[in-house]
Amino acid sequence: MDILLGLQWGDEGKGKVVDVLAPQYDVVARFQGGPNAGHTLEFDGIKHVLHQIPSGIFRENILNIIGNGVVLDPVVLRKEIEGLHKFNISFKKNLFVSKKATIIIPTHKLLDAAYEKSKGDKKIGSTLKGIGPTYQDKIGRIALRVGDILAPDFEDRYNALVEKHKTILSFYEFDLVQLPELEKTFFEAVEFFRTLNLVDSEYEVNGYLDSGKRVLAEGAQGSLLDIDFGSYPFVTSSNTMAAGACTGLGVAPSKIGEVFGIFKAYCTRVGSGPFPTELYDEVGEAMRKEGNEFGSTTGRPRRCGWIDLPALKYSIMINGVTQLFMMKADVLNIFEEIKICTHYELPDGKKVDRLTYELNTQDAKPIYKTVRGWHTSLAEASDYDKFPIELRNYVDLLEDELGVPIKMVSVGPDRNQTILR
Ligand code: 2SA
Ligand code: MG
Repeated sequence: MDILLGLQWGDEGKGKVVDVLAPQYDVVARFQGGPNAGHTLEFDGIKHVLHQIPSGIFRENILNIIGNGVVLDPVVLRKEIEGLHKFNISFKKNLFVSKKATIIIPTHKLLDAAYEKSKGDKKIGSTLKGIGPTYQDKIGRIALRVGDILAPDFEDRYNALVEKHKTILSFYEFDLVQLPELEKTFFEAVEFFRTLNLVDSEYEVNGYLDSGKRVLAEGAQGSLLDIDFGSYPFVTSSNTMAAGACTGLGVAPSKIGEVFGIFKAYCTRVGSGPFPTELYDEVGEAMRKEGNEFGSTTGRPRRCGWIDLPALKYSIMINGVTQLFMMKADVLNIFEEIKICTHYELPDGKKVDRLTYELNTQDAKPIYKTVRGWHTSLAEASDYDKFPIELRNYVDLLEDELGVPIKMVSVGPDRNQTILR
């Protein structure tokens, strides 16, 4: 099994890469996260955003699996499936959901909102999709799982969990007026959910691997949002790193082959938390505009900044990345000069390049190396030899620093603007 994941704070362009690599695979599987993800695919001039369904869904011969590590919102899933109607996708044939995945219920979303509100200006900037509270219940061993919807006492178990949630919500003096309407939609979606393929996906995935089929595990969010290694507490509630693919699908570490690390030629972050290379000026504004950097799930403007090598090296280390893919190089077309953060300077003047525990709470000032930009359109850059020399230098410099080959450079949103090296 190969793993594809984001090395920054999400939105690196994972959906696009899965779409490009998909023909080499028989199965694409999601292993963590849920409707907080927004994976954008663009082909034939149309743009699609997937939230919970794996990005292999547009290819007829690929099986798509939602693994046990995912937290799944039946309402969002139903909407997503209905939204794909015009593509004539056979969900009966091409989509499988783990019975051991955890279900997001309406009160999880209300709890997400209540927790965020109570944090005031220390809020995480969650997507409010109920991710944190659902994983909390999973770890707390009281959650509902996908397989539970088939049990005759599902509604009783649902009600028991809601009662617990209501106690917490009343502590936060949270208004429950929306709940009856949300529950109505939820139960309609559960009804629909029962008609899908609900399976023990660990047997499916291992069975495919044993019979020589190729499986791609598709990560969501990014390594710097990992619950253990991200900028805690400003993280998501799952293991977004390569190891998460093993627990989130039930695949042994010995079965992992390539680990594809996706990164943007610059950085973005949506939500709160440290971001050393963040640009607060017109340069950051230009990046946001040029890169259309707005959350694909929430529409929130993304914070933008220069590429951060200490952060990338850290992600490469914890994931064991074997190949790098650089995305959105064309967004940097507009700059005469490009900056690359090589180290951070701490308030005591110390120069560091490690993402230590302390770094999270310290004001780390980026130290930059400045290089010349290519400052030209990449519309004609149809193969690597046609890349402007400054772009080739940029790729070489990053590759040297990161110590892993950059195998693909993306120069535009379409499937065919992905240049292999
Ligand atoms: P949550 O909702 O509990 O997972 O939020 C916790 C933090 O994780 C961040 N997060 C994300 N960051 C980037 N992209 C994500 N997906 C969407 C997208 C986000 C959107 O593709 O654009 O549309 O806003 C994603 N999902 C979670 C989140 O911002 C919090 O910092
Ligand atoms: Mg995204």
